[in-house]
Amino acid sequence: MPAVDVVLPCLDEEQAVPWVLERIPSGWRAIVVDNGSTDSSAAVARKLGATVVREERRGFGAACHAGLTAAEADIVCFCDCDASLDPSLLEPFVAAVREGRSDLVLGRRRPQTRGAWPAHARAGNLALSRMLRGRTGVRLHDLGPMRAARRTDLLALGLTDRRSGYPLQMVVRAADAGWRIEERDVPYRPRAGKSKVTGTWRGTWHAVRDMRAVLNAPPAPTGPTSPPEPGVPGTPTGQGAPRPPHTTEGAAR
Ligand SMILES: Nc1nc2c(ncn2[C@@H]2O[C@H](COP(=O)(O)OP(=O)(O)OP(=O)(O)O)[C@@H](O)[C@H]2O)c(=O)[nH]1
Ligand SMILES: [Mg+2]
Repeated sequence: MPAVDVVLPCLDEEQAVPWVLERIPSGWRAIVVDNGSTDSSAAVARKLGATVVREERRGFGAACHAGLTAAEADIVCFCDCDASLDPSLLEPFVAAVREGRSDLVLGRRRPQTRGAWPAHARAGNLALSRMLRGRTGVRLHDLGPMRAARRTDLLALGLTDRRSGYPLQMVVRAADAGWRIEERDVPYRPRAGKSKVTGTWRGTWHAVRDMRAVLNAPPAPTGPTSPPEPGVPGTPTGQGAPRPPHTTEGAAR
C-alpha cells in the first residue's frame, strides 16, 4: 500500500510525463489517468513505473474522479500532469493532512514568468475565489489543481461534476461540510506541450460555464438526522455536519 497516491489527470502530455513522474516523492504512487490520449503518454508513464488508469469519458473531472476511485492510500493528492506544477511540493500538504492540521490543502499558484498564467485565466480565477467566498465564507486566492486530502473524506463528498467544475465542487462541498481548508504558495511554471483549457477560448468558456453551474447549485441538504460525528472533519470546529452527497448528477453540464 503506498503512503500517498498522487492522481495525475493526463490528456496528451507525453512531453511533460517524465518531468512530473521524476518529482513524485519516494514511497508515493503516481496514478496517471489517461483520458483518451492519442500520443504516447500512457506508454511513457507505464515505462517510468506509474500506475496507469484509462478513463474513456472525456473531462478533467472524469479523469480526476477515476484516479480517486482507483486510489488506495489514506491520503490522495491531485496534480496536473503538464509540468506546470512540481509534485514534490506536495510533501508539506500531506504532512498538514496527516497531522490533522487541515482537511484539504490547496496550492496557490504563483507564476514564475509572465507566460505561465495568462491574464484572463488569472482574473477569472480571482473572480471565482471571490464568488466562492460569497457562497461559502471560505477565503482562498486560487482554486488550483494541486491538492491533498484524505481519500475517504473525498469520496464522502459525492462529487458529481465530471468536467471543469470538479475542482470547484470539491472546495464548495468541503466548505459546506465544515472542512478546514488551507492554501499554500506553489510556483507555477509554463506548461509543457499544448494548452487545453486556459490557452483556448473554448476551454475557457467551458470552464466558466461548468464553474458557474457549481456555484449556482443549491447546497446539499443537511439531513436533520445527521448529527455531527466525533472525528469527522470539520465537526470539532462546530462549522456544521458533513452533508449527504448531491443527487444532481450532471448538474454542471
Ligand atoms: N482540459 C482537460 N484536461 C484534461 C482532461 N483529461 C485530462 N486532463 C489533464 O488535466 C490537466 C489540466 O489540464 P490543462 O490542459 O493543463 O488545463 P489548465 O492548466 O487549466 O490550462 P492549460 O495548462 O493552459 O492547458 C492536464 O494534466 C491535462 O492533461 C480533459 O478532458 N480536459
Ligand atoms: Mg495546465
